[in-house]
Amino acid sequence: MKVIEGKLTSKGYRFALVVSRFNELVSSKLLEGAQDCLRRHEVKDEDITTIWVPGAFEIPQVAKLAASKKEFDAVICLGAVIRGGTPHFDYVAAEVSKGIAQIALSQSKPVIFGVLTIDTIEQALERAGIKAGNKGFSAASAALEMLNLMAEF
Ligand code: INI
Repeated sequence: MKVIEGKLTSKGYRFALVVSRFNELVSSKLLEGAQDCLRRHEVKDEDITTIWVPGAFEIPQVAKLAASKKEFDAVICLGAVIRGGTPHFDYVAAEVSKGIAQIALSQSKPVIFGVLTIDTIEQALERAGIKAGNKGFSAASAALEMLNLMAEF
């Protein structure tokens, strides 16, 4: 029986973290979670580049640019789209998820979806370190796993 799976080792990999300023209270916590995960897996500070964009809608465009650069081995997208009773939510949530998926499929490097799409600020905070873990941490862990997994092929 053959099993192919990714370890969580960092091996000198370099990361771009693309983070949205919109809902910064939440996205900055996701960023802290992602940085914490990378550092605890022995990624050096100089191998972590943080790129701020205005809102989640802008994440795919900049993630695509970052993914095209040789200096990054993986791109981690972080943000929070909160419904808050506005139809804007549906457009932003749909575009950011579709956009990131498209980039991931067009690249041979990991492009990770660490964007929360939730109904309330409480739900957002719960997933940004207060209660239900930190989605930024798990996004960074997914990047490490995917890097190691893709290196197996
Ligand atoms: N951007 C977010 O990151 N989260 C949101 O919840 C959000 N909502 O709901 O409006 C949001 N809007 C801004 C959008 O991402 C763009 O920055 C803006 O439309 C300019 O293109």
